[in-house]
Amino acid sequence: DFSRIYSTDLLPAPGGEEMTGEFLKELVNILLAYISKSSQRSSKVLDFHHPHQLKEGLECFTLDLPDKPEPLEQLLVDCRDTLKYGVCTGHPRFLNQLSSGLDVVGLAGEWLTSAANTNMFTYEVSPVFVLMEEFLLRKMQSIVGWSDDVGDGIFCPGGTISNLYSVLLARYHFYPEVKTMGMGVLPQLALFTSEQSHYSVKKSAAVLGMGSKNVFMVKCDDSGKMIPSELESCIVAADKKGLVPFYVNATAGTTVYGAFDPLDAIADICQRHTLWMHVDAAWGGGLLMSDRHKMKLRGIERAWSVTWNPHKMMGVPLQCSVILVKKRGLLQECNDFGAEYLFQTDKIYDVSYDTGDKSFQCGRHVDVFKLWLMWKAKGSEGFGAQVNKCLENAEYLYDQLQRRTHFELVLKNKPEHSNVCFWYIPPSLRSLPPGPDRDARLHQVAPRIKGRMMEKGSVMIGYQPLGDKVNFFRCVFSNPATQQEDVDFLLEEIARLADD
Ligand code: ABU
Repeated sequence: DFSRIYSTDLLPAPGGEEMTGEFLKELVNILLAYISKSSQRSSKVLDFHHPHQLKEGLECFTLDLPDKPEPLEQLLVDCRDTLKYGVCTGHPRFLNQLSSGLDVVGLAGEWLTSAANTNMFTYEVSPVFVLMEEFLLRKMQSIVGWSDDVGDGIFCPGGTISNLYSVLLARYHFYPEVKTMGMGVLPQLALFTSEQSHYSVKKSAAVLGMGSKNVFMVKCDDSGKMIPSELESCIVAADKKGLVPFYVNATAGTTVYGAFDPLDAIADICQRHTLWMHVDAAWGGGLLMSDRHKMKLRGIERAWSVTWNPHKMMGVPLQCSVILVKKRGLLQECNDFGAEYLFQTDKIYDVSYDTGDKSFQCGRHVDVFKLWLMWKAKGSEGFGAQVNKCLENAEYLYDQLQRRTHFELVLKNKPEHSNVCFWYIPPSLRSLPPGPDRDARLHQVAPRIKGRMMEKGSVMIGYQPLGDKVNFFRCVFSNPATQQEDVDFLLEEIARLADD
C-alpha cells in the first residue's frame, strides 16, 4: 500500500532502502504486465483518444500538475495510465514506423543508463561509456569496410542530426575558415541528394545557412534509386550556374520504398568531381549485419561519412544513431571550443578521451550502452538473423499482395529492404477506369482505413502519397515479434475496414 508513502520516503532518505525496493518492484510489475500485453495478439496496439480527450483527462488520468506532493500510489497509477493511453510499438502488429519492437535486454540497458545518469562529454564522468563508444564506433566502421587507420564518429540524437553532422563536416573539410569567419567566406554551395531521400538533407542546408533551394534533387528510377547520370548532369548544371558543388548524399534504404542508391557509381562521380560522399544508411545500415543482404550496400566503404541508426533495423530502443566519419580528427577540429571549465588539459588522465568536444552538443545522453548490451546478448549473428527475418516477412507480404485480389503493388519488383508499398481497391472503385477520378477517390482510401484502424486499435501501418502516386500504404518490418500470421491479419483487416 503506497497511499501514504511519498517520494521523500525513498532513497536517499535514511532507511529508505526497503521502500525504494518495493516501489521499484511495483513499477517492474507494471512494466512486465505492459510488455506481456504488448506481445499478445489479442490485445490492442493502441487505445486511441483525440488530443482534446487526453487533455481534458480520462478516468483518474490527468496531465495537471499539483502544488502539493502526491503519494507513490498515485504515481504508480499514472505510470500504468501513461502506458495504457500510449501506443504499443512492441506489438507484433505495429508496422507503422521504421523503429519498432521491444527488446528486453535493450530495455535493461536503458534502465541502467538512467540509473547511471551521467553525461557523455568527459571520460571523467563516463569512463566506461566513453570507451564503449569508441569500441562500438570502431566495430561499426570495420563493418562499413573502413581500414583501422581511418575512422571516427559519435553517437547523436537520430538520423536527422547524423545527416546534419555530415553536411557540417563536409563544409568544414572544404572551408575550415567558416568556423570562425562565418558564411561570408563561402561561395554559393550546392548539395545533391535523390528526390526519394530523407528531408533532413534539405533541413541541414537550411539550418546551416546554405539554403534548401541549393539542394538539388536528383531523379530516381522507377524503383526509387538515384540515377547516376542524372547526378552528374545536376553537378555540371549547378557548376555552370556559378554554384560550387561540394556534397552528395546517397541513400541506403529510402524511407518510403526502402531503395538502395548505386553507391559505387555515385562514389565514382564524387571522386571525379572531388565531392564529399555521405551515405544515409539510417534505415539500410542494419542490413550490413546480414551476410545475405549486405551486398546491397556495396560501395559504402567509399563514403566519407555514414549515418546508421541501430534504433531502426537492429531494434535498439530509441534513440541510438551514429555518424561515422572517415577522416579522423575532423569532428574534433570542426566542433571543438575547449571550454576550460569542462575540458581542462591538465587532468590526471589522457584527455583525448574527453570526446565531448567532437559534438556540437554539450550534454549528451548515453545511447551506447543498450546497443553494447544487446550486441553481447545476440552476437553479430543474432542481429543478422533478426534482419533476415524482417526481410522474409517483407517477401511474404509481397507474395501475398501478388496472390490476393483487390490489392495493387506500387513497385512491381521484389522488395530490396523490408518496405512493401501497396494500394487496396475497395468495392466502389473496382469498376472505375484508371484516370483522375479514380485517383482522387483512391487517394482517400488509405487515410480512411488508417483512421478506422487507429480507432479500433487492431493494427498500425503508415501511408503517404509520393511523387505522382496517390496515397498508398507503406508496411515496414523491423519488429522481431512480427510473424507471417500478422501479415495475413493485416491484409484481412484492411479488407474488413475498407467496407465502403
Ligand atoms: N526518418 C525517420 C523515420 C520515419 C519513419 O519511421 O517512417
